[in-house]
Amino acid sequence: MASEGPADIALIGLAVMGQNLILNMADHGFTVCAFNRTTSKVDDFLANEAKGKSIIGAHSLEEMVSKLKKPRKIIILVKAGQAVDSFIEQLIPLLEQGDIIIDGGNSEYTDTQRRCNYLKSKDLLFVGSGVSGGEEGARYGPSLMPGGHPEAWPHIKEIFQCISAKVSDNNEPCCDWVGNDGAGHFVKMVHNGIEYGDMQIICEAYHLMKMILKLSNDEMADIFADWNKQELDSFLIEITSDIMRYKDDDGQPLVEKILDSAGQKGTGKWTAISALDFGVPVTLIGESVFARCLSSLKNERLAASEILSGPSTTMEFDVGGDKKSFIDDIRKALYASKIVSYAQGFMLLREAAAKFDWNLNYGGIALMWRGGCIIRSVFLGNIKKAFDNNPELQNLLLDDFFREEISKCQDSWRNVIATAVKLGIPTPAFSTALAFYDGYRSGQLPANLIQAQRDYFGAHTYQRIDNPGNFIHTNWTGKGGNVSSSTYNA
Ligand code: 2AM
Repeated sequence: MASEGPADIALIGLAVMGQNLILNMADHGFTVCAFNRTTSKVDDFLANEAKGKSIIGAHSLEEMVSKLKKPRKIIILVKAGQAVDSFIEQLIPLLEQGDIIIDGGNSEYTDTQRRCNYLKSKDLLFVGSGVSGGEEGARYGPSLMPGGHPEAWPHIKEIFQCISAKVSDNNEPCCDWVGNDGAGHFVKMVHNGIEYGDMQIICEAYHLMKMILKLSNDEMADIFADWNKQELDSFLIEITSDIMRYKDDDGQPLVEKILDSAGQKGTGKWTAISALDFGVPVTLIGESVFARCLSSLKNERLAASEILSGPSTTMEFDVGGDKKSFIDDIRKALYASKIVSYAQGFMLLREAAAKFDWNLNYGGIALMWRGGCIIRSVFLGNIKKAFDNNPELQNLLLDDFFREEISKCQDSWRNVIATAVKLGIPTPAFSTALAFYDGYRSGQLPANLIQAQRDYFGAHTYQRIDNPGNFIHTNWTGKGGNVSSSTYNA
């Protein structure tokens, strides 16, 4: 068989995402070779969705490889984990130096790092790309976050940027090179964590409007629709408005009939685990993961609701007759919390970049999330601007625009949380965001006492303000010894 075939790229894995990505590439003029472990799916695909398009099929990996232009480009889009490694092993003997394997699945970034090292030793190029936007995104324009061996980028750039989502103002692609080895999948992971956070803060706004203001679902639908025309303009606010308005067969809002026990696939959890690993306070995403965990203890909560008391239920919240201004306060609390969440997400990216020596383009990352994916929003355009203005920006909260925005929201944010606390309505994400904000802007925190306690019971030593270069141990009781243990930093 000819060693140089007609296809620009191959894709392995014909689940919906894979099929849609192939159709998207074909729509943009690329010839794609499709393969799947269960090869009957190749035939079904060719006979149906792919019919009449620049899509060819293969019934073996050998056949697929023989049909590819060089350097060969192969996207693997299968279940994350062992299946990816298995295809990589099968492909290695079939490929030549400089050929490119791209993993577009939801792989953990540490797996991508490992695969990069492994394939480098085989003289092959590897890319781990975050793909976001679900089935619809894959078909008509996903957000793509490729990272790995940078030598691969010039060969895949055109295809990737052609098929990705575009930001309408100037048609910029929501896809750029993220960085070395696991950077693409790391950025995708943080995206997913931020998605958890965005969803949680919207839920808290809904909960406050429902429990405190006793608004109807149609009223809330209107409010979310209104917010969607302002700074919170985003996919998630838009769909929330739709969900609020959606009626079950009996004419009642469907959302109120859904069991309040949230599921999760674990990608938010990975972000929280990384945050702990790197020692970065990504508190809002962490709280969002825990809020889902708490929600899933439905039976326990129901039992506790009969036993544990809170503020008097007869207490009617007095909004001073002005529901409107409290609704506006909630919007501002949501917005300020969202700014903190993204600031924390970018802090995590910065820390990982420093650790792994990734040269991350933060404005570019904001642009990749600006369209195509679940967290797409106008807000991300402002984040891009902040990093364009100052690529070295240490923290989003320090950018002039966001500093001003938070300052404008601050009184409302505090009022909402104080009111919720008084009435016993949980707002874990709003509250943790404010606690972070107040901690971050504090020149003095009580960690001096933590250091004293650690030194008291464990001789862990501390630094004096007037002599920070030395680690000192004090014999606090006069009884213990003077021997100090080694210091460590969390
Ligand atoms: P299948 O159609 O042969 O099951 C989503 O599940 C995609 O991942 C499908 O294309 C599926 O192939 C593929 N997949 C899942 N597990 C796999 C494995 N262990 N080996 C190869 N492909 C796998």
